[in-house]
Amino acid sequence: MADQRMEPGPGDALVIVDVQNDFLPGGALAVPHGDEVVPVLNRWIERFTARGLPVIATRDWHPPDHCSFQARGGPWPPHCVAGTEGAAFAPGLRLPPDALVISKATEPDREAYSGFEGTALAERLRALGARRLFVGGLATDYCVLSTVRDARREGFEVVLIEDGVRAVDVRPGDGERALEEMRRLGTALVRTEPAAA
Ligand code: VGL
Ligand code: ZN
Repeated sequence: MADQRMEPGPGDALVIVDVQNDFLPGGALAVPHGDEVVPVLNRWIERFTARGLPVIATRDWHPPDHCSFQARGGPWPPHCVAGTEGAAFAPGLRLPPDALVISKATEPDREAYSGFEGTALAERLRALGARRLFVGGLATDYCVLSTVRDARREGFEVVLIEDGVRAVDVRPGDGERALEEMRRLGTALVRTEPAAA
């Protein structure tokens, strides 16, 4: 059974997945209601930084000719091209100055939905002493799911911030099925308490 302690403490790290302009309404690959995760994740950023716990932000960081783009036969419109405004973190996301930023899917011919794939994320997390990851961001059915799968495979406990994720839902129900798979992998789900008045 997963650890049921939901208060962040020593050994915990916050992993924010791909909260980038192109995944927000108006962006090149907009996730419906993607902007709604921003205030929720800001609350968790506050809680983690107040306790001196690490905050990690992953970002999709593609070359202009990435293999996932439709021009190359991939499923997606061009999005999150490295260095562009679309690839920037959502302006309302209050990342701490010392947040660890992990760029992924940076090679033209390799897709990487997971923040662990082709990056040093696992090593960096271990070096920080992290054993349990609180995860939120975009999108539930792609990069969040893949990141959680790899986190479990790497031996981390995972707490998914259920109200801090949104799905693309290319097929209706993809987001729900992703949540189901994450649960089956032993992921705990937590909902965010409203800020104290
Ligand atoms: C993502 C589709 C394509 C994601 C990234 O961050 O979930 N989805 N690239
Ligand atoms: Zn992408």
